[in-house]
Amino acid sequence: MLNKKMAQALNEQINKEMYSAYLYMSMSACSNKMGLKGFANWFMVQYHEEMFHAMKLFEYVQRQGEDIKLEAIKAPPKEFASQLDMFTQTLAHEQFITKSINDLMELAMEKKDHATQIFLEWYITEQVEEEENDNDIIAQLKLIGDNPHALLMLDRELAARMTTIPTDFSKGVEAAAKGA
Ligand code: OFO
Repeated sequence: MLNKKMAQALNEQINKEMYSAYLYMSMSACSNKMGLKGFANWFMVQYHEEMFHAMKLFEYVQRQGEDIKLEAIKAPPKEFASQLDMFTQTLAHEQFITKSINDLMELAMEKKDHATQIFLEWYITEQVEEEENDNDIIAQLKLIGDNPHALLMLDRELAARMTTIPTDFSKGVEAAAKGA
């Protein structure tokens, strides 16, 4: 059972994660158009990660017997100046998501909702990793500067990123995560 305010906040977080997926999908398309297929791949893997984040919330709210309330997803930017611009925007967005997850945790603590606190711990750990990844790539892009050869080398490196989370949620997120 979830407190109504908690259920509403978790539903809103589903929308934020869906927007994250949409944002990275847009960055993937933009990278592809620039001829940077490795960056396009990295952002498409990130898209899958965000869908997983959204679906975990979706399933949790349902398992707690609350209604799913899906709202419109706002349009992401369509144009980006450079790869550095994309990753700077990615980091800023992830910092916003981290704050949002922290706010959810504070609400769960205030409501003495232990189950939701345990559920949210996974997201708190995940956000540290997400911000770290973005910071690492930003540092590399700053070193690369205007060197196209170095940019293509990084592009080749990012092409190797693979999706490691489930992408088929038809039998539920928990079942998919166990490989069922
Ligand atoms: Fe990128 O972690 Fe979810 O939003």
